[in-house]
Amino acid sequence: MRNAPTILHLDMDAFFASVEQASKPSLRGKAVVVGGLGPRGVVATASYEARVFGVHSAMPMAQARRLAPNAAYLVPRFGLYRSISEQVMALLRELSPLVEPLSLDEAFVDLEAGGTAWDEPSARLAGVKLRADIRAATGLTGSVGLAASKMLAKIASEEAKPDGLVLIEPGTERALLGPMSVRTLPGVGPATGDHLRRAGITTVDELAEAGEDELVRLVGKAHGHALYAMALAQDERPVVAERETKSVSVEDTYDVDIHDRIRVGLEVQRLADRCVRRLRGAGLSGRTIVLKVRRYDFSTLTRSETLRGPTDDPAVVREAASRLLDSVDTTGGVRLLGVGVSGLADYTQEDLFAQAAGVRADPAAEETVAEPVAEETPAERHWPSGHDVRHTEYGHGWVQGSGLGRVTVRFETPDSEPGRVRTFRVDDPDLERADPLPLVPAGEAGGERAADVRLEGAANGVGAAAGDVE
Ligand code: DCP
Ligand code: MG
Repeated sequence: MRNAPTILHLDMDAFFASVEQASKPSLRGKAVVVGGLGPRGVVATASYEARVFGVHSAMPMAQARRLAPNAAYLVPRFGLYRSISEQVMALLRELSPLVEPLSLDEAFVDLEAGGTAWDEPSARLAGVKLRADIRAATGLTGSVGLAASKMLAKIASEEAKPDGLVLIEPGTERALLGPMSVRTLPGVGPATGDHLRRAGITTVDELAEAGEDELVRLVGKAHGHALYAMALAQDERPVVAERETKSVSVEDTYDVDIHDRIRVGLEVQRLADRCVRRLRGAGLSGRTIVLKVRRYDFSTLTRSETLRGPTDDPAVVREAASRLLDSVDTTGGVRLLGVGVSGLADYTQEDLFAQAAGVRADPAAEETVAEPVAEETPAERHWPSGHDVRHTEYGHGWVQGSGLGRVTVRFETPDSEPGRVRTFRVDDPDLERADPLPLVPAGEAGGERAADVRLEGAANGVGAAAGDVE
């Protein structure tokens, strides 16, 4: 392991909800819940103000409404989140060529590889400056963890939340991890946590004391070794910018087209198992399951489904592949079938043991992003809550709610004062859907960038420079 805290982990705070608050002045400082608003919708995320009421990601929306009846409930705007994510990732790439995104709002950066930091002061300064730059460019806050390994950097950013920076000094890792819950470690979800607790292990120290053999006995070989190494704070995984292997897939072409639907299903299961064997062989797991079908007439289609976290569990891959197959018409016969997994990671971030045991850590998670618009009633379909609109007279606003033939719009923009609400008929010709406005007006974005915070000479200038931008 390196001896300077030069691995940075960034995680944006309450990402979707913060974007909504930045874009809607009337929601700043308020409870905001983003997710599917239909009957089976789940919470994608909640603002910190809404978390006070116990609302959290992956919770059924109905439960969230009971806990926080006065919160604003909004349908996600993925296009906007993606464009903000790109802005943030671009700032990370200024720090190093080695940037490893884990999701839209989260990434590792190897500061040392980028020549941006080489010791504690320079790493801290890079983190402080990054947070200031993100704020200037997007108006949003992100939390930063700095450590000598990926595992600790991620734990540090979690500790830093919200809106903070935590640096773990090399050499202090074990003392810091020791008293923490085993659940802090990557891959230890509720099921593994329970399993270990029944064996009398609740803290990382107890995990280390149990010893490698005992852990292998408890959770199996691969996970046991990994768990023991993590308990000792050993993590040598490098930050990888772009994975050499982008996906793992297997396919079969059949001499004679398969017509029998049951047989097609069985083939898909077999291919899913083979694909997982390859995946595991390479020590990988992945988030996106891809099904490929070439039909009798050579028309080829692919269908994919993205899980909340990476998996290497054959049952999970099999299930996803057969769900995908359900949406494909194979009546004319099938010539080729393939199953693949992409979005690769080198360990499962969800609950390793839960997946192995067939218990889904988070059964609702995949639904989080399942086109909530489609779940809405017809009158609302046109005016999803939270989406932007434009009125010929009143200008730019967003849909606060709709129903019974009416739509309520709040007229405000990211840089205006909180705006007024007006109600229209859903078919009002003066009202139309609009694109989101930039969160920070074009001229201002980056204007406040901490340009004069120098990385050169960081060792002596840190205190002052950090103070300047905070
Ligand atoms: N997300 C989702 N479904 C989930 C979890 C998250 O759609 N089950 C989305 C919404 C989040 C974004 O991904 O805003 C980032 O996820 P995080 O886990 O980083 O959560 P937040 O950024 O919302 O909050 P935090 O401040 O805890 O990072
Ligand atoms: Mg986040």
